[in-house]
Amino acid sequence: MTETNRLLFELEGAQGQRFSPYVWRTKMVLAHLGIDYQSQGVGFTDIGQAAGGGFKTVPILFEGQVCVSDSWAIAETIIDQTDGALFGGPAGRSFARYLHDWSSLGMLGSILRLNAVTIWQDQAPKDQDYFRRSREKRFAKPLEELCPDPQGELKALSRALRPLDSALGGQPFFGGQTPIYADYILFGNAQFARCSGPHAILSQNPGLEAWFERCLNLHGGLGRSEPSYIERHAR
Ligand SMILES: N[C@@H](CCC(=O)N[C@@H](CS)C(=O)NCC(=O)O)C(=O)O
Repeated sequence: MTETNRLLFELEGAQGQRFSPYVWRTKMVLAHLGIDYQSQGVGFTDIGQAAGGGFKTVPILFEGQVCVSDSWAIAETIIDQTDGALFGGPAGRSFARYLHDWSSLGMLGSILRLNAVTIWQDQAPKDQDYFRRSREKRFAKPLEELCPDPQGELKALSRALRPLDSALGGQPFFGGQTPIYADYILFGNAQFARCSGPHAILSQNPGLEAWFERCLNLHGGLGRSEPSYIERHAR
């Protein structure tokens, strides 16, 4: 593998859907920095054998002989190989780390509850079994009972997102006129919602909704090139 021949392992659904929030963060960083890579889609049950084995989650990025897993470690590795500006300085890096942890605990759990059934439906049969078993064990409930009140879940999520909505209502990106890594963390989460289910999670947060449209247009419309759940089901 040459230096320019990086390989990114990313989650894919039965029809090749790319919906992982963490992988989207990595893809936006690679696109932002103009770094070429090849992509290898894997189902949930292929992750353990991917990249020589030993990994439990994607993204996994092979760079030459070095293999890095975990979106945060990947971001640090590739951004710090440049001048580091994509973090937006030390404060931007701390804010990004806060968003990374905050969203794993809150926002992503909410999207997973809302879209658990549609995510399950979108997997290949072998991955459906794994996804159902692992998530039902984690939540101690059938997937179908994870979100008894979708409207209530959406309301609570939009309330939790209000501080981010007001921050982004006043400027194009967290980084000002251009995105920083914090934008790509939040983008990955919103893209996960867009690609994995029918709910318009940002409809009560106009600042975030406009910001997400801007992000979808970045890098030649990279994010928009992935069909949304609604687009896929309108065909
Ligand atoms: N902290 C990790 C989390 C990555 C993660 O949870 N990825 C999910 C896909 S969105 C995964 O690979 N899950 C595998 C599984 O559930 O078995 C990161 O930031 O990369």
